[in-house]
Amino acid sequence: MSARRPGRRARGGSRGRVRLVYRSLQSAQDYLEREDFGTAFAHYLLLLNLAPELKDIIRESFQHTLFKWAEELDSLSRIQDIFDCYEQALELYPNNEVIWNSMGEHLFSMFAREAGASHVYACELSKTMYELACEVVASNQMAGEIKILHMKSLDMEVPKDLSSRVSLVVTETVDAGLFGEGIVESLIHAWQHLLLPPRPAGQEGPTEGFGRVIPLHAVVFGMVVECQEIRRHHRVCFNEVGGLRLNEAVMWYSPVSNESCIDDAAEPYTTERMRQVPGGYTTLTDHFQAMTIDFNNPRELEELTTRNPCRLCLPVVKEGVLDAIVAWFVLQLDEDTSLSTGPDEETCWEQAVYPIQGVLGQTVKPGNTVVVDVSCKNSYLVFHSIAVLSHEHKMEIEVNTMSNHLASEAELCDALANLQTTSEPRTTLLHCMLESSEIARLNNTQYNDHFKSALSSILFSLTSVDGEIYFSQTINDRSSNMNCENTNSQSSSDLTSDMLCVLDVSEGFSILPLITAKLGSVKVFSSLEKVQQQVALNALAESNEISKDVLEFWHNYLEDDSTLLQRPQAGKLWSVIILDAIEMCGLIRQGLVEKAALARCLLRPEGRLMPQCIKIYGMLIESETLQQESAVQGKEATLGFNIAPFINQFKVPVHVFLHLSTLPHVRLSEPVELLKLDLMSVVTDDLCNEIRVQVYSSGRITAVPFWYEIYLDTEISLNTWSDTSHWKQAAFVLDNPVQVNAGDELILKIHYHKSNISMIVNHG
Ligand code: 44T
Repeated sequence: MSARRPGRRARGGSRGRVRLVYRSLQSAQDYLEREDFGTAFAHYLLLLNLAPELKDIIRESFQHTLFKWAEELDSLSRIQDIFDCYEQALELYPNNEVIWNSMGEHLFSMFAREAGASHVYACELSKTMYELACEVVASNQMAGEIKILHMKSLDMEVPKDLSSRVSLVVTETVDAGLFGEGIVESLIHAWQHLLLPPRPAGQEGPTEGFGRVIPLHAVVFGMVVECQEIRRHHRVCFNEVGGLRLNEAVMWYSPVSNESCIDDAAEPYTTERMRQVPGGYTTLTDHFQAMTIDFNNPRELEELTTRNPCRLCLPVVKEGVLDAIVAWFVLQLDEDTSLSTGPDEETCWEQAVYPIQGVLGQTVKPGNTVVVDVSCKNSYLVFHSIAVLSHEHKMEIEVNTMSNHLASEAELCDALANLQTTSEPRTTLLHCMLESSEIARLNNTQYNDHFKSALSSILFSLTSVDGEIYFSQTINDRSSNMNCENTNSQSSSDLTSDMLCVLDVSEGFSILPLITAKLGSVKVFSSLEKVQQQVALNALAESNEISKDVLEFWHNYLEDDSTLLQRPQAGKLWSVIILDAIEMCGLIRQGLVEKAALARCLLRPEGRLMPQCIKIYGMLIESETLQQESAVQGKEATLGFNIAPFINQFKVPVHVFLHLSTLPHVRLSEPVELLKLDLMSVVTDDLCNEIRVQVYSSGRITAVPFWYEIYLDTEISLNTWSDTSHWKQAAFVLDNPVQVNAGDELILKIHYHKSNISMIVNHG
C-alpha cells in the first residue's frame, strides 16, 4: 500500500488533489446527511488534512459531526474513542473553545458513568437494618438499580447472589475498636470470593478489571491515660467500704479484660467518648501509632490474625496512675478523604478503652517506659502484657497482676529479659468477676456509707421494739416447753428465728447484706444468684468475721424467680427489704411500684422499705448535642436522598446513660422536683404532675434531663447526679423545641407510667 501512494500522487498531480478534496467533501456531506456521523467524521478528517485552508469554511459542519459522533460513542460507552476523536479535532482546531468545552462535558459524563456502576448490591445481616434499607431504596426510586440481600456477607456467592465478581466493595463495618464488627474476616472472604483480583502493587495506569475496597486503609492510634472514671468502673479502689474489708479474701476483676486467660466471656475493650468523660483524663504518653492495615491487600489481611504481636515501648511523659490504654483510628476512605474517630474530634464516635487491671493503681512517671503488645486476636484489636520499665530502679518490671504469663513470653527484648515480676503470687486468692456497674457501686463510698447509717438507725429502732416482743415470746415458749422432755430445745436456730430479718433484692452484686450483718444481731438474705458471686460474698463474710449462719442466699430457698418476695419463714415478716429502685442507666427500674406494693405486705408493722421514697428532679436545658443524637434533623434530603423519615422511626424520646456534667448544654432553669414516688404508700403505676417552672435564661428548650434523690429514710438520701455516683442520668428530648425568654413561666406536665417518664412543656 505504501508503495502505491506516491505513484498515485505523481500521476494525479495537483489536479488529483483537488479531485480528492472535492470527493472527500462530497462524501463527508453525504454521510452527514445520512446521519452516519462516524464515516462523515473520517471524511472530514481526511479533507482537512488534505486542504487545511478549508478549516474556516467547514468549521460548523465539522463541529456538528464531531459532537454527534461523540454522543453516539458515549451511548456505546466507547470512552477511549471519544477522546481520540477530540484529540484529532483539537490538533486541527487547537484554539477552538467550542470543541474544548464539549470535550469537558464528555469528561464529566464519563466520571458519572464510572461512578454509576451497572450492578449495585447491598448486603445487611440484621433484619431491622435490612428492612430499613429496603424502605430507603424504594422511596428513592432505586429499587430497580440496587439489589439488597438479607444475609451475612460471608455467605454470599457468585453467581448465586452476585451475577459476577464486582469491582468495588464499600463497607463501614467498623466499631470503636476497628475490627469488632468482623471487617477483617468479611474482607478476606470478599477478596477470595466476591471481588475482582487486586491490582498488583506498584502498578500504574487503568484500574479497570481490578477489585478495590473502600476504605483504602486505616491507621490505629493509642495513648496511655490516667482516668478516674475508667478506674472506678474497672477496679475496686478501696480496701474498706461501709465497714467491710473488700480486698483481703477476693480478687475482683472487670469483664473488660485484655487477658483472655481470665474468662472467655470477657470483652477485650469497652468504649467511652473520652472528650466527655466525667472528670476528664490525663495522657501519660504521647499519642502513638499502634497499627496500620491495608484493606486492599488480601495477603496482609490474611496474615493479620496470625502474625506475632507488635511490641511497643512508650516513654511516659507525665506522672500519673496507669488506668487505661485508649485507641482510635483514621480511616482513609480514598486518596483524598479520611475520617478520624480520635478523642479530640468533634464527632459522635467513641474510643476503645482497654482498662489496665490490677489490685492497686500503679503510678508511672517520666523516665518510665510502658511496654505494650498490640495484635489482632479473634477479630479484636487487643493490647496486652502491659508492663512498666523503670530506669531508676535498675529497670525493674511491674507486670499487670493478671498477666503472670508475661515472663513465659520468651522473646522479650534483652533489657527486659533479666527482670522479674515484683507482684506476689496470689494463688490462694478467690477470683470474682463483677460487671463494671457493680464495681462502680462498690466504689461508691457514699452509697455504702449512707446505706450503713440508714440501716443502723432502722435496726436500732426496731431492736428496741423487738426487746418486748422477744420477752413475751420467751414466756410463751417456756410455757409451751414445760411438758417437753428436751428442755435444751432453746437452740441457736430458735434464737435466730427471733432475729430481725433483712432482705436485699438489689440487682447484681451487692454487699448491703454484709454491711447490715456487721451492724448486729440480724439475719440477712442476699438475692445473689451467680454461684461465683455467692462464693465471693461468703468469703467476704468470713474475712470480715461475720458468722456463716447469719447470711443466707434467698434464691437457694426459692422454687423460681417469681417468688422472690416471700415471707422469710412461716409466721414471720421482714424488718427491712432493700429494693434496687434506679437502674444505672438513669431510669426507674421496671416493676418498681409493683415490687414495692408486694414488699410492703411482707413487712412487719414497723418494718421499712429501702428506699422509702424517691424524688425525681429535672431542669430545662438547650442541648444541640442531645437533639442531634435523637433524630436526623432538618427537612432537606441527606446527600440528595430521602432517608431521615425512615431513620427517625427509631427515634426514642428518652436518652439514657448520659453524663450530665459533661453533656454540652445551656441551663435554662433551676433544677425542680418533677415527681415524688412514695414507695411506702404508692399503689398505682400511673402518676401525673403539673408544675410551673421559671425560665432564667433565653433560649430553646430541647430537653429535660432528670435524676433522682433516693431517700433511704426520712433523713438520709442519695443523689444520682453526683461525682461519686455510679448512676448516670437520663433526659427527655422534646419533639419540638420551645423558644423561651428569661422570666417566662412554663408549665411542665409530667406523666409517669410503668416506670416510663414523658413530659409536655408549654408556655404558662
Ligand atoms: N460505624 C460507625 C458503625 N454487618 C457501624 O448488621 C465509623 C462507630 C462507627 N452485614 C467508631 C467508628 C465508626 N455481613 O447493621 C450492621 C451489621 C452489618 C454485616 C452483613 C456482614 N459480614 C456484616 C458485618 C456487619 O453492618 C452494619 C454496620 S456494622 C456496625 C458498625 C467511623 N464507632
